[in-house]
Amino acid sequence: MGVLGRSAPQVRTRRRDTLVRQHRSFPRLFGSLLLVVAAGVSSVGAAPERVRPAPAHDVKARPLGQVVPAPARVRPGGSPYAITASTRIRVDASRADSREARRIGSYLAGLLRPSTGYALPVTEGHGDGGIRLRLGSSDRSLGEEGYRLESGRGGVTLTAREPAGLFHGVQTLRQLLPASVEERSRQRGPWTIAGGTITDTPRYAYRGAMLDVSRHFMTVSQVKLYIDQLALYKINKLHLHLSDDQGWRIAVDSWPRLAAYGGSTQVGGGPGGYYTKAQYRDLVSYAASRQLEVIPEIDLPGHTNAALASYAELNCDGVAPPLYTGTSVGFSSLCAGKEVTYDFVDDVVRELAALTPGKYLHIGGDEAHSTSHEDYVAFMDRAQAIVRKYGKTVVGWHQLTGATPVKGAVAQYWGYDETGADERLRVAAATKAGTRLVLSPADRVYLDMKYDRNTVLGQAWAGYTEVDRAYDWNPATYLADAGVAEDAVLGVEAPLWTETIVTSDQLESMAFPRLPGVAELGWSPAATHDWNTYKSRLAAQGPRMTALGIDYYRSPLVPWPAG
Ligand code: TNX
Repeated sequence: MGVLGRSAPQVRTRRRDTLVRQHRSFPRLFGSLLLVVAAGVSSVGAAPERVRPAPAHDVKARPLGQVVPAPARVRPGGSPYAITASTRIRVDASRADSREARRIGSYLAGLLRPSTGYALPVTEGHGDGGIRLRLGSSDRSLGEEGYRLESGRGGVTLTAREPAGLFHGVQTLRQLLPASVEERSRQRGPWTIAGGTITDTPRYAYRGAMLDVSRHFMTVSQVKLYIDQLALYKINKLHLHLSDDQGWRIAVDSWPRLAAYGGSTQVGGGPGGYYTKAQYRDLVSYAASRQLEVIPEIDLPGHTNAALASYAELNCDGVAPPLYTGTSVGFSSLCAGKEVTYDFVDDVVRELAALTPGKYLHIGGDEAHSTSHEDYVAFMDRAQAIVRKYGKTVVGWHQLTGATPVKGAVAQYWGYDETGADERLRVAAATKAGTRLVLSPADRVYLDMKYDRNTVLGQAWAGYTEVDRAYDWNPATYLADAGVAEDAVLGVEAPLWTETIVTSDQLESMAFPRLPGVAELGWSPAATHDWNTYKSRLAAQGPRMTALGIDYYRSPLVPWPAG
């Protein structure tokens, strides 16, 4: 069977630190030159100094629809609006909503102040002109995440029913400004937004990214940086893969050795690490401030060597294995026949559920090659019941459909073109019984797959995945031939496994620019889907990503602007 039967990925992790990708040095160097040039420049008050003119593609207001993900409806027209030194950000919300709206106003001001150099005070109440953020619209068509952006000579108004909509509208507004707005030092304007109206709502409610913090631990600030990058593209779920053979990354009070010992290493033998409960809470609230819901995953019953090494009693033979720093999969299993296993799962799920305000809890369930089928089914039954007991919705990798998914469970499909028909049919049968799917096809959206044979990082077991391949598929019909109906699809998620990924630069070079394409699949109406128009919108993101310091892969398939 294709997926289940594949052999462990061959990963060379040793060479990665010494390898620098060619595409990195040029934009970085150019970016820093610009920064140096622009550093002393002020557009209000300071002595005028000659600055390099902004690159041609930054001078005019960009077309209203030049946004990733593509907005649902774009009606260009009328005069553009220019942000100036006297622009205010006016927050207009009912009392109940006003704190959230103010926070979003301050977030927007925080984005715009360093590069524009303007004060951009955030004020409350009605009033015309400037940037207006209106929350609590009664327009039902905007839903929970939609917004309307109206731009004209007098100002730009964002309207939404819910804070998430206002926040997503801010991301659009930001992308309508020149890329240099993302720099953290004062830049030359003008800061012009094209005239017209955008009305925008998402195609799917679930638009996720997964980060594997187990194979290589990522610090709180690394994760926050990724959250900020995800927010720019309207991703709304952050799935954290918190445990695997190589490391347990979340403190559990009732089983303290999980983090203290099980978290003490990583692939290649580095020091690893884990999140204290306070750090995890901080991550959850940071994500929430960017409208992302954290979905924690504890991978069970396989991928558990770190736990088995920490507590001998979790092993069927009562002997703790050593910690593991390699990259094989499928060799570890909790002991399904022992009661202590379920005490352990209960404690872990209880503590994690209490820390997590979101509705989902992911229990893995993939590649349990060292667990017999019978044990797997029995184990998943009990583990799912525990998740439900603590009030959470079960998420599992699609192997869960080989057991008995509980009512309301979500299965994350990670098959690929070689996945056998029987496996697809099993997934489809589960959807007919009510299981919903998040789609993460490995040969489309696994961000650890190499782009091509020259990609230094990553793996290739599901094949090379260039930017067009990651973008050019349809979630609604992806499993239609197996019998999965459109409405069984909850959305999409792009996982980033980190066997070969250590630094944020490395993470960025794999995630970008594929992640914006996955975000677009999740957000934009199917009618806007077109590789040719997408690739020019994506190209316009190049200078923006550079300004943000995102170390993206300069795919030859994308017409990046020169410079
Ligand atoms: C498969 S996909 C895995 C992970 C690996 C990944 C590497 C899935 C549910 N399991 O354990 O990290 O491949 O690409």
